[in-house]
Amino acid sequence: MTSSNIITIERFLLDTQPDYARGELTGILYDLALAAKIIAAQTRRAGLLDILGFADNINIQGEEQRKLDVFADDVIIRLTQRSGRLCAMVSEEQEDWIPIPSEYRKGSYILVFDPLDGSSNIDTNISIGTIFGIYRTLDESQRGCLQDCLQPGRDLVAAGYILYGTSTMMVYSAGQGVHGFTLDPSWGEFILSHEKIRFPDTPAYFSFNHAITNRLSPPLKAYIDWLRNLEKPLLTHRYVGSMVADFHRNLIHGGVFGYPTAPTKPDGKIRLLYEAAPLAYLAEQAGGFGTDGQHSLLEIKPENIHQRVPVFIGNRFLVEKAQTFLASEE
Ligand code: AFP
Repeated sequence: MTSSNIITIERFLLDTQPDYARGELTGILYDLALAAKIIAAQTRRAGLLDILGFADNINIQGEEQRKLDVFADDVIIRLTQRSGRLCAMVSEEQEDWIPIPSEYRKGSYILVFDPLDGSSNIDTNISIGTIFGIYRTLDESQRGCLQDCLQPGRDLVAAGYILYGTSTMMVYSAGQGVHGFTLDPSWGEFILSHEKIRFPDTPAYFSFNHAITNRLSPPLKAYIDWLRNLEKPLLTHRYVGSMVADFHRNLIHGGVFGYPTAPTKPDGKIRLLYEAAPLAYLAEQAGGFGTDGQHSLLEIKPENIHQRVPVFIGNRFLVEKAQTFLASEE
């Protein structure tokens, strides 16, 4: 790469924002890129700084919060709440929706996020990520309310994730394709590395937790068998246990990620608002699809901010096949 074709995320965001834009959405994405750099720096030092281990809290999902989750949550809230661009937030780590404190100016957007997805992988040095979605407020004249936060994925104006892996990558879409930026650690800049990402026509992977396969319903078992026995294309099974990492690998190489319902998880495990919907939005922007087995994940209006949903997401034909198998269950 020569210096003349290096495009930073800031440059790309400014160049691609529509003429009528006021820069608010661009500003939020840039704030998230900054949060990503801070979280990435801390993640890299996690093994050294004794920030691993459990914080004292149990989060509202009943999972023990790891210290890095708390840190990432705090960084995102602090960096974005005073920007004047948001009027509400939802975080996986906070029980209620988060209003913008009255001392700060309010903006027109709602930010929903999972600060550190895959956090049970932190202490074994495996890729983790941040997922985010951005909605427009329903009523510009108000300061933001719960209803603003309960919008279906179809109304997202932007979504993305940051993957803390061998490199740190920020991948986002604001409705004009999916673009990926890799953090150059020596420059401290996200550089455009993957423009207009599309799922390859020939997928390579399927990603399910096989520990629960035997406990799945007959149509789900039949679907997984179909994936396993497919010959053209031949799929390899890979499962990280961090949805961001599984999704990213499948986006680049093609494939399907699934977390269906199971007897112990009647609603699945993945959260609709700040995990499934943003990734389904990216999937559609990249030519793929996300479903709960019956409906597009983007059409489901959340009833509460932490709602769980079964998920199948990736190459469209692999995901639609899940719908076909599940239709036989009815
Ligand atoms: P954690 O953030 O608690 O590690 O959960 C991650 C996650 O929600 C998602 O990122 C993974 O795909 C999924 O859980 C893995 O769950 P299993 O361990 O049950 O397969």
